[in-house]
Amino acid sequence: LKEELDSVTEAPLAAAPLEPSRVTPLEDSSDLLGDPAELRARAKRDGYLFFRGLLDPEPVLKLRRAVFGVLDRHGLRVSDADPLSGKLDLARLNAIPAEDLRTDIGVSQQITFEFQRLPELHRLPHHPALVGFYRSFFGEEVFVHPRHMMRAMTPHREGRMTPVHQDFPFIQGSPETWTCWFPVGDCSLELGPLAVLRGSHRAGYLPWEPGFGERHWFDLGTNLCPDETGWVSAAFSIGDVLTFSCFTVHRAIRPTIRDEIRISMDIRYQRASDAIMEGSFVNHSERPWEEIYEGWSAEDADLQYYWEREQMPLVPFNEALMKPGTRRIC
Ligand SMILES: O=C(O)CCC(=O)C(=O)O
Repeated sequence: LKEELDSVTEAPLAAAPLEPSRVTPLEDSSDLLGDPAELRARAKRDGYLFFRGLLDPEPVLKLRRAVFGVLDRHGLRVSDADPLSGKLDLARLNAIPAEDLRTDIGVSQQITFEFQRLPELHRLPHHPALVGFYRSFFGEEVFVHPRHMMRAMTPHREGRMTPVHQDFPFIQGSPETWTCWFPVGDCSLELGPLAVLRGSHRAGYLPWEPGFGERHWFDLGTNLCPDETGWVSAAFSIGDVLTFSCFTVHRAIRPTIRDEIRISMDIRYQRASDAIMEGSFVNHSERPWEEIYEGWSAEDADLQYYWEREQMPLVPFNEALMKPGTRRIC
């Protein structure tokens, strides 16, 4: 049977793009914020929690302006754009050579580095509304991973949508690590926000499968069974926050707006007493922290190297979790 399955050559089900029309709404759990037991029960059922307006818009807008400052230095936004509009100069964008593009982010290596140098990007993950939520959800002190991801998904000709995957193979460490995802501005369904597969965390770690095409991560993705269609997402407003387990399957929705940038952050939180994988302390631009912090003012010193004060058990990266496994039998 295994040989027969391995010989099936059609593209994996999950390789087809996720259209906005195929998602149903995320359930807002804001009314449960004071009730950690109920939040945990819902998280256990769905593998995600969604909160409308958890963050104040102001610090999110501050980050959006800072990100636009970087894009404007590189001439990537249309010159007569509204100050907060993400309309892009497509000719300038496509002039970024394919080999210089961070396809998991949407802009060049240099722009990724400049985003990572923004103190605002490192300040927002420590916002009291976020840390307070995770502290109550985990029921103990929280550790904020410093490897924050700033996505600036663009319609670059070589760009691609985030494929179907789980975060655990990338993050490893504590299996109770949760991802926090929010757009840095409003994000309609047409701009291609993230969608999660409701309840998919219950399957635990799922093997990678090949056949997704070279525009995906090393041709790999998490394949789906025909009945796994419960994609949920939302038209996000600034301040809305989606959080999900590192086993929850997720992907980006296919954007139908093709001349705007979708800016979002994804951050990881875990219990401060749990183990952590060593790579979680590396900056997402893969550049040394000294280069990230160069020129920062003293008022942002509290954001620097804070993890060195922690004594968390360290675990090495397990390469095997990134290798293709046996095909799922649905
Ligand atoms: O924003 C995206 O498209 C990818 C985000 C993601 O994969 C994550 O939050 O883990």
